[in-house]
Amino acid sequence: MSTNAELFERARRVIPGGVNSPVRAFRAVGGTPRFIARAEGPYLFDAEGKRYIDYIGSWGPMILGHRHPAVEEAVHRAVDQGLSFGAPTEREIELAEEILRHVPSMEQLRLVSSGTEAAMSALRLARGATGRDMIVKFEGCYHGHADALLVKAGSGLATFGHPTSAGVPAAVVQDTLVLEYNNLVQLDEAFDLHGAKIACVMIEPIAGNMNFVRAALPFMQRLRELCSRHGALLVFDEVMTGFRVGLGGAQALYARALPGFAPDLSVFGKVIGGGMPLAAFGGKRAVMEQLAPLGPVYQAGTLSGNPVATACGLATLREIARPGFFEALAARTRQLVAGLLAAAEGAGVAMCGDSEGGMFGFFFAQALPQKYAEVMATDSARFNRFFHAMLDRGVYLAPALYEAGFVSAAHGESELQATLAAARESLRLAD
Ligand code: KE4
Repeated sequence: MSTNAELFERARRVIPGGVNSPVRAFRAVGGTPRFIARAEGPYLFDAEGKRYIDYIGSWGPMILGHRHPAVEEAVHRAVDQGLSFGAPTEREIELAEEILRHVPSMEQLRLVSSGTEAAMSALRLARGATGRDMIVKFEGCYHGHADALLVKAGSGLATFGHPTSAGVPAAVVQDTLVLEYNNLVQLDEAFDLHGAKIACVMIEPIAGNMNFVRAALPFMQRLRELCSRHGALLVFDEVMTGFRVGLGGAQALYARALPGFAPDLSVFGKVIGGGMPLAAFGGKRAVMEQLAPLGPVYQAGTLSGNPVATACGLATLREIARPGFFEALAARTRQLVAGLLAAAEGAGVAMCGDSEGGMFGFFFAQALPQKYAEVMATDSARFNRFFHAMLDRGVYLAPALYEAGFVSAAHGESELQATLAAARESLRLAD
């Protein structure tokens, strides 16, 4: 049996950094990544046979836990009918209908294979539909690695402390304005100066790539007003929050607090694929029909709407749409955060945390950060020590302070109590 270290050494010979996505390399927290052999319910099992309670959930998709019977059965059934056709299928219609059922701001959507692809396509559509080039994003938000959006990203890059990526030509980002999250003054100023040139504003409504930072209501209300007034499209990146913080995503939370609130375009991923490569972007028909083959905005994909991925996504969405699912998941997640904060208080350690639905975050700080600079000022050294102490005790948190955590429906009372027992020990050790 190869150890994690042996596998990491072998991986680094053939794959840059030994990983196919940077944040998996443990560079932010140090140490050797765990090579996962299999997963079951709330658990991961690494190559050495060690079991971990999983709070990454594949960075969000595994909301039901691993190997949910209904999902597994749907995928096996789809595999038996063929893997990919390059032609339309009924299940793509079913999945689109199911997603649209829960997201009233969208009349149509298009399926793609990753959140990056969905965000990139939404961006091109916004530019094509408005005839404008300028886009606005917020420091600390991550919308995948499309060039124009890879500016001061909050996931991966922020962890490495490189606010922008090499290889992104200045020309590509000259139209990308990066503002401070939750900063009303900068928002007003940007629209005063550039309002008529802004194609869209893209935002993570709850910034999971800064661990867990909510967009304040007055900020979000102003953002909506300014976009409407200046003819810019408001794009909600719900790749992480969509079907994770609730059935209608974060936009449903804002619509409850701000009657009539809705984004113009939305981007989804992760949960809607149930662990398979599937994402989507959507909006009102008038905007979506700008897309090829109807309109001038080109967008395409060999595996878009893949029949196995749609089976996995559809089975997942049908399970999470069951009555009481999110109430139970949100209660469990709140219980986890409350337990962590109680353990920190007992250890005399400053910790704050928050959660929504099955997504949570915590910081070693006195108060919840409201923006990227405040996230960067929290005690990352203590987080890293805590991360490893928990990992040693069989609890797998996100291996970077700037990433959110995820609870699944498979996390029960015993997993919660085991996590909190590990936290009480780890908080003392990490002091
Ligand atoms: P993907 O291309 O990784 O499917 O999605 C990009 C993306 C877009 N928008 C948001 C809000 C996202 O969180 C992501 C991807 N999230 C990261 C973790 N924060 C994925 C993990 C990784 O990069 O390995």
